[in-house]
Amino acid sequence: MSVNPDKMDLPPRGELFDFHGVSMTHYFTDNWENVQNFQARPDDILIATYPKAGTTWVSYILDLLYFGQTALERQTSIPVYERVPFLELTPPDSASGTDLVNNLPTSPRLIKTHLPVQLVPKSFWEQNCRMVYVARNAKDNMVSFFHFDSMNMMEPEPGDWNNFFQRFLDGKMVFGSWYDHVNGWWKKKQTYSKLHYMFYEDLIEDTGREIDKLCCFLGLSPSAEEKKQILACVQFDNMKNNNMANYSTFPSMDFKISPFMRKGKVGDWKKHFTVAQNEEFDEDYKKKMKDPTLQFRTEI
Ligand code: PPS
Repeated sequence: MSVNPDKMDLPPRGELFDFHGVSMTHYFTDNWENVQNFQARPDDILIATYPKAGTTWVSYILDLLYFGQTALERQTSIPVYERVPFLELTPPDSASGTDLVNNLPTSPRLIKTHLPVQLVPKSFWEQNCRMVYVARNAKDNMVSFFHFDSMNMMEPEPGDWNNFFQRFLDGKMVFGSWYDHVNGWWKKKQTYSKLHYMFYEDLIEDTGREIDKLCCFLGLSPSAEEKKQILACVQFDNMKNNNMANYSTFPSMDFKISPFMRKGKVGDWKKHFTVAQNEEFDEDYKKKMKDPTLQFRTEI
């Protein structure tokens, strides 16, 4: 995506509509034919998440694991959203996600998606690609999404917090219901062995341990020194201050409203949920989250 430092030409906000049973905006469906026909390569790595679950964090970790030692210029001059393109995004006046991926010079190619599992282009499955799914507890995910929709002009109007809270429970968000998303990918893990399912809360608790698990899944063995460097680079404050990781060059975001790297915490929902909302949420959650094997932590 081209850089627009003045951010003068803000795109119109996307409107939600039903797309194969999932709420979407045109920014993620305009290029659908190319998305669905996208030709994956066997060594492509798909990083899949519900929006605001830790995509950028894990993208940056993978980018450093693969290219941190060899491609130094990449680290200082190419923003993470270009190194790890967003497959289904069609931003106004700049290259589509599929074009960006097709022009990636790297091997493997690291590819970001927010698609629910049933909408992932079939060649990823046919090529037996590795996939990393990151999930975040619904309460913090909702809060992060609310602030993101406020500051990103491509997103639908968030409305006030009470309204947003209700829409989240109803699954009327871009990329659909959180509940369907995390469950759909979790179920897939039972039959597709090349899927590593990880949790934002675990990453917060022990980033090094989670990087070790990722390396095991990917067949990588970084040196102790390399791992130490990566751990330092991906700390929240370092990413927040790194213009190549913090989205400050992304045209549609207004950091005066909220920064992309906002809090980076588990439990921030407590500052947003009222007692009544928390009760309503917990009641509704029990009805929707029936699989006892999928457990989230809302505090650590
Ligand atoms: S997006 O727009 O869907 O790609 O957003 P995504 O990257 O998935 O999620 C953004 C949230 O992840 C937080 N984040 C981090 N937390 C802790 N440590 C690190 N290094 C880190 N990097 C990103 C980011 O701050 C957003 O969460 P909130 O709660 O809004 O702060």
